[in-house]
This record gives sequence, C-alpha cells and structure tokens, in this order.
Amino acid sequence: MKDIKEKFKQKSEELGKEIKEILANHGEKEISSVKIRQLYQGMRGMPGLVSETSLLDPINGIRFRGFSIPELKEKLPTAEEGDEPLPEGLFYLMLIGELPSDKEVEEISNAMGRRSQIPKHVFNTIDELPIETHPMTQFVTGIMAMQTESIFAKAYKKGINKKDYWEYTFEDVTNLISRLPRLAAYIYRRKYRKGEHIEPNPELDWAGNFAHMLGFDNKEFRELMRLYLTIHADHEGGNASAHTTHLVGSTLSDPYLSFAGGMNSLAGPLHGLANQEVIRWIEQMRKEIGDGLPTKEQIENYVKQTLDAGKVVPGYGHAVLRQTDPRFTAQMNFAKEHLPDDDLVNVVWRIYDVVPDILKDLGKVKNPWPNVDAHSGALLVHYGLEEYEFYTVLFGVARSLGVLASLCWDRALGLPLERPKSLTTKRIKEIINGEEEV
Ligand code: NMX
Ligand code: MLT
Repeated sequence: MKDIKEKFKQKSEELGKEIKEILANHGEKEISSVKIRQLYQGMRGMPGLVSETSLLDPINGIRFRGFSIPELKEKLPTAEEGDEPLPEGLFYLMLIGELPSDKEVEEISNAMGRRSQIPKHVFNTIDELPIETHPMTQFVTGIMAMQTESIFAKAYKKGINKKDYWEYTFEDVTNLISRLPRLAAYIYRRKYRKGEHIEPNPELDWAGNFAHMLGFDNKEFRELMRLYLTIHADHEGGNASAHTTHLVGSTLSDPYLSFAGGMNSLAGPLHGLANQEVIRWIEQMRKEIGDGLPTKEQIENYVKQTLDAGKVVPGYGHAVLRQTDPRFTAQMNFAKEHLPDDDLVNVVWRIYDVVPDILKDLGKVKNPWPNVDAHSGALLVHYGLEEYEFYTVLFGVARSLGVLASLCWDRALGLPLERPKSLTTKRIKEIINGEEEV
C-alpha cells in the first residue's frame, strides 16, 4: 500500500491547496438558504458537508467519482473468473480519484489479505454475547472490541502533529476494511452454522474471500458479492451511516469508533436494516396468501394492509432519489442474467410492477420507486444465504469502503469538528415574528 499511500498524500495536498483558494476567494459566496421546514424535516436538500468519494443525483442515482454503476462494471478490474467489478478497485477510485490499474488493485487485494488478522479477544468478546443477539449488534461489538488495535489512538496518545493525522488514519482504515469480512463471516458462522468457522483463503480477492469464509464457495456467489460490495459502498456523504462516521470522526475519535457509530446508524430500519425488512415483509405476505407468484391484486391488498397499519413499505422511497435506484437495476440485471426463473426474484419484480402506483396515489410519498434494499435479499436467498437478519452486516462491510475512504480525506484535509447550530421552537417563533435575527 506504500505507493497508494504516497499517491493519496500527493492528491490530498493538491486538493487541500485548491480548497484553501476556494475559501480565500469564495468563502462568503452563498450557495443555499435554510428553510424552517428543513430544520424540522431532517435537513432534506440542505447542503451541509463535503464528501469527495461520490455524488448522488436524484434522477440518475449514484456517481462514484463521476462514474455510474454500468461504467464501473465496464472500467474497473475484475477477478479472472468473472466480469463483476472488484470492490478494491472502487476503494482505490474513491480514495485517489482515478481508475486503478490491475496491478494497483492486486496490490490492495494482497495488502487486505495480509492485514486481515483479528486478535482473539475480539472473537472472545463476541462469544460472550447471547447467540440470539442481532448480527448488527455483534458486528458493532466486534468493531468496538477491535479498537484496541487503533494506530491513530495510540499515536494520538503519544502526541502527533495535526499534519500527520491522515497517515495513522490511513493505516487504521486499511486494517479495518481488511478485517471486516473476517469479522462478519465469524458472526455468520457463529450464529447460523454452529460455530464451524472457515479459515480465509489468501489467494482470493476481498469479496471472493468473504464469500468463501461465509461458506458460499461458488463462482456465482463470489461474483454476486463483488457486485454487492461495490454497489453498496457509498452514497455520497449525507446518508445516515456516512454522516455519522464523519461526525464521530470529526471529534478525532479513531476510525474504529467512527465506523462503529456509522454502523449503528445503518442498523435502523429506515436505513440499512430495510434489506432484512423487505424479505421479512415478503415472507409474511407469502404466509398469508401462499407461495408461488402472487397476483397483482393480492400484492395490492397486502400493500394496502401494510399502509393501513401505519407502516412503510420497505425497500421503497428515498430521501434524495426520485427514480428507480440504479443499484436496484444493477441487481435486477444480475438476476436476469443468472437466476431469471427464481420464485422470490419474480415476486420482487411483480411487487415493482405494483407498489409505485399505490405510493404515488398516497400523494405524500416523494419517491415511489424501489431503492437498493428492495432487491438484495432475494439474490442472497437464491444462493442459500437465507438468514435475513444478517443482511445489514453485508451492507455494513460494503459501506466501510466509502465512509472510511472519506475519513482519510477528512483527516488529510484537516476538516474540523462538526458542530452545527440548533434552535428551539421558541427561538424559531421569535424569528418568524421578526423579534430575533437568525
Ligand atoms: N411506504 C410508505 N410510506 C412512505 C414510504 C414507503 N416506502 N416512503 C415514504 N413514505 C411516507 C413517509 O413515511 C412520510 O409519511 P408521513 O408524512 O406520514 O410521515 C411521507 O411518505 C413523506 O416521506 P418522504 O419525504 O417521501 O420520505 P423521507 O425522505 O422522509 O424518507 C425513507 C425516506 C427512505 C426513510 C422512506 O421512503 C421510507 O421509510 N422507506 C421505507 C424504508 C426503506 O426502504 N429504507 C431504505 C432506504 C435506503 N437505504 O438503504 O438506506
Ligand atoms: C444509502 O445507501 O445510504 C441509502 O440509499 C440512504 C441514503 O442515501 O440516504
């Protein structure tokens, strides 16, 4: 990773200079104003932070350093056995801002293999948790237990120059990303496979090795993991897991603590946990109306039942997107190629035919289209990974690539403590009445 670290240093120095100029020449330029409704409604659409790794367009969806998902599939290096992009390549792209060569991706894969060792006390800590503990709780516990390994925290304690924060962060980030598949696989095998663990295979790439350690050692599942970990890696900086990681990191908490914070955000059903909720919701529907392909009327009735009960339809809607999520489409294309006749996949597709019109008719849902979580579970079930409570852990392993690449940038650019201003409703009323300046 030495060359990549050196390249990152150079890139971050260049951008750091540009930002200084932007601040000096345009620091007072207004790019947006804040509406009272945004304060009460989750800051929708309010620019509040800078994140270099990706940018979300409401209609076209995610762009990783300018590249769409189909472009990543075309341009990023793949494993020899397949044609899905290697997530290590996306990590490089997000970190450096350029497409990697095959050699650079190989260098990352190898480094990740070498750095994937997890100290025993981490496994012991997880083993102390009751087996029924949700996998996301086990995951966060494991990340927290690994914090003992933080190079940043140790260096900070000794005393380091601000200018060098990024170097220790970079090391922690690379180590943590390398270790996460092992940790996640440990939790999966502990909870669902009688604790029969599988040793890593150093010959494999990051995603391929993850599939192997989970116990799904076939080419198609390895390819699915490469695609899955790529498309879930980042969704600009404002989503809850990225924003939390950034916020915690801004206090100079080390990458382990920051990422654990992000994963606690991901574990909520309006965010990453929606992938488990989708399969649970479909399972419930099938219990009520029987297996096989439901009719459109049956789905309509079930959706209305969900809405009448005051619940959301999981996997649909988005805070930013206003079209079908291209991550949904990427998974649909994978399914069309590899498993077009799968029962559950066909149910997911029929739900897609029915749900948007119902949500549109409600008149209040801003985006009636499916998001990434509407499709992911059905693919996993097909290959035998049926334990849906584990799905958000997979999302979390993927998300590490984006949020931790961003954390390297945060430290390299010397971004400060995040601390926005809050108001009280009393103060807002005073502002409305012209009694107070904002
Ligand atoms: N089913 C039913 N109602 C919905 C849905 C949905 N899928 N999506 C939005 N609404 C409702 C929402 O609850 C709100 O109702 P109310 O005014 O009564 O509180 C109203 O529509 C307006 O919400 P929006 O402005 O459209 O959505 P918002 O930006 O607030 O929330 C989500 C975005 C993603 C939280 C929301 O669409 C949702 O709850 N979706 C289902 C859960 C889900 O799939 N989450 C995963 C998101 C992707 N990810 O991985 O993180
Ligand atoms: C994500 O991938 O983080 C989700 O789609 C949520 C978001 O972008 O707000």
